[in-house]
Amino acid sequence: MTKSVFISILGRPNAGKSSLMNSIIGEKIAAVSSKPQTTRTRITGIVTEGDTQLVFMDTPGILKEKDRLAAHMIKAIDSSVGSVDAALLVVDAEKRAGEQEKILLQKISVNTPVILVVNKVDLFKNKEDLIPVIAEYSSLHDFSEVVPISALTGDGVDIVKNLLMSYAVEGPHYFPDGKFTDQPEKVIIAEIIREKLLELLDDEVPHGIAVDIETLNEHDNRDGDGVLDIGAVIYCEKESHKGIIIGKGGGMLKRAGSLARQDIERFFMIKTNLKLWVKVKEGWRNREGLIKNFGLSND
Ligand SMILES: Nc1nc2c(ncn2[C@@H]2O[C@H](COP(=O)(O)OP(=O)(O)OP(=O)(O)O)[C@@H](O)[C@H]2O)c(=O)[nH]1
Ligand SMILES: [Mg+2]
Repeated sequence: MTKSVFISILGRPNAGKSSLMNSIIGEKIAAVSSKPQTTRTRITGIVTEGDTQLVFMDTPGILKEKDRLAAHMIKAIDSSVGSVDAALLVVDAEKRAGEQEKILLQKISVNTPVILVVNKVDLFKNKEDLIPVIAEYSSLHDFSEVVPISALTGDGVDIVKNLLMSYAVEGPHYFPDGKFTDQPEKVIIAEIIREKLLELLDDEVPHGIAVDIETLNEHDNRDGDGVLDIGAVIYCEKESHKGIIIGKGGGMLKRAGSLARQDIERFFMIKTNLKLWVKVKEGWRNREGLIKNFGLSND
């Protein structure tokens, strides 16, 4: 008898949703960065334990519809809460409970159990200081469970996973056992590159970036070992941003490329050649056609 459970991960920007999903799955499926709005689409993460398959939908943390891209990100949240068996509301223990959590809780159907995940507890030296934080968030909703965790250190993450296993319902596994995500290779690679740019660049520049993988080929080198050849274009919104992304003497682009290559090699376990170009597409975040081309549409 096989079982499965579909889970939506919700929370405000930067709460640690993607970090938590990666930690439960034990693989870096979703990009993580210290900047808000790192996740832009609904990202599926899968883990199978014994006869139970957990299927996570990591969502973007966003609440204001400030442009067309943001509207698609909100759609990604809405489309992930519909038919799930459980939801995780991830909150940052250092932040006060607010409107943003209330809006997200309203999106979840009344019959769906919601687990409150109080994240970043590693930042509290004195664990007693967590008590009022947990009390404040707990008052927002009739949560089925409340679990303090650190997605960074892994503290409490297994408790969340085991609770979710208990919500599994009898039925088929929707993905092959051993599969971690349904994202195509090109999307995984583009997200790795974007993650590095998010960490390296400041202010508006990284938020206006989209990465498109134009070429992806494998060839054998002289020793008969496989090599992955990747050609990627980094689109940005302004000519001035292009200069910042390339950096002095190409330094910024080299750094991002080298960090991304290391992650790609680790993830796909293959030697990689990564070539990066930077192009400008003005105002792409408000152009439906481009949003779609970059794989960021949730229609
Ligand atoms: N100290 C600490 N930092 C954490 C923890 N979990 C996540 N972070 C950090 O918080 C930042 C945001 O993490 P993400 O996982 O990208 O957050 P997110 O909720 O997916 O953010 P969006 O995709 O922008 O909505 C990153 O810098 C993480 O390293 C934690 O338990 N403790
Ligand atoms: Mg995220």
